[in-house]
Amino acid sequence: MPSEGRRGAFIVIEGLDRSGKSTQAAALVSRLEETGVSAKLMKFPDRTTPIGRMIDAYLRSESDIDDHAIHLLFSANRWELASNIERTLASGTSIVCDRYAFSGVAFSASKGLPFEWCRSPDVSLPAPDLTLFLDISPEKAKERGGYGEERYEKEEMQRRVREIFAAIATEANEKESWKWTTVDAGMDLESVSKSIWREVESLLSADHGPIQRLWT
Ligand code: NYM
Ligand code: MG
Repeated sequence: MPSEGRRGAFIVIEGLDRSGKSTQAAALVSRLEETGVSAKLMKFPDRTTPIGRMIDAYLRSESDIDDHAIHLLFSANRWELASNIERTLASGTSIVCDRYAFSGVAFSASKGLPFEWCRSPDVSLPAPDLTLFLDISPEKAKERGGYGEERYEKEEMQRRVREIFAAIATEANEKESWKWTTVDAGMDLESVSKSIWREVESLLSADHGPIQRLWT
């Protein structure tokens, strides 16, 4: 426990596939720890749980699952870890999370499911204190290694996903109290890290109140 019993910060990194989220999330955790801030890396989907294994098989096209059903599994995968997130933050450890409910909405809505329907199963999950959206063009993302291995990693789908992320960003900044920041992820790794660190430093210097609930 930190001396003043201050809770940890909940930082989410979002973006298209190959936008550099995983690299940046890991780098951010290291940087936080070097600075003396206890931090933990999480990622969604968390493929290690029984629900996560079903999601993994679906993404690798080893199984076919109805669009609604897979959406609910992605959400259930967050709910099964929600109390873990709350406990971790309460203990004073910050969380850097590689994807969260915004990916859930963006990817499922891009398949044609209604936006509001997509949001509903995630309503009242712990809300991030800061969401960093790593913005990259689908063309540039495609050039990066490994693209195209999994379901959804198609330029056309990524284009729609990016549009929905943009709509979520607008709404988050207009109506919601948690902070959403867009970072240009087309820059080199170092420059992206620097932009992220600037945002995180200002978050850490502020006092975060109680954990908010998503979309309530
Ligand atoms: N994805 C991820 C969803 O469709 N819904 C969700 O709720 C989440 C968290 O899973 N293409 C998609 C986005 C990705 C895919 O994620 C696998 P990753 O970060 O590549 O392991
Ligand atoms: Mg991926």
